[in-house]
Amino acid sequence: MERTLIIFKPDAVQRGFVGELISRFERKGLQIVGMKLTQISPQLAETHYQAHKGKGFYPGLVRFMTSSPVVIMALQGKDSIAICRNMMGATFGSKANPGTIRGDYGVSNSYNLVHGSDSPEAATRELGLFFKPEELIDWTPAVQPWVYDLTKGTPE
Ligand code: IDP
Ligand code: MG
Repeated sequence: MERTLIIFKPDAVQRGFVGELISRFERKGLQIVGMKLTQISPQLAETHYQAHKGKGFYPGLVRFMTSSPVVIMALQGKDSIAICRNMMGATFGSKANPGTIRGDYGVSNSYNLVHGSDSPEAATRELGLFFKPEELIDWTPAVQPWVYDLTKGTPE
């Protein structure tokens, strides 16, 4: 099982999409193992997006991400990183396919509703930035044997 870091960005929270977005991930079968409402500090936003430092959109991105509260989630599941990236859609709302979060809820290239880790290395780094170890909960959903085929011992 893999964990990934998801952020519902300020535009998603301001537009009242938190419940709907949580539902999408829940209904997919992903398990919530951490969740909080918080306002990100400029320092944390800069660290989180350090790979983009120097790009034209970076200062605006940091300003946007710190402008209003966000909801931060840790989601667990087999291949959860790739699954969430697919559910998010392409980076630009204008290009994202219908059926994806960015495709269904946004048109902007910068206000694109959601962040998701893009690799196992990024997920480990980002989960560590936004959650203390004790804020990530190990638990087994009662429905797990109906979400995955567990008959061979490992989830399929
Ligand atoms: P991702 O969120 O799909 O992984 P990245 O390329 O990592 O996309 O960019 C991080 C965030 O920076 C995007 O989600 C978006 O909010 C913002 N961003 C990326 N490229 C642009 C741009 O060309 N103009 C404005 N904002 C951008
Ligand atoms: Mg990215």
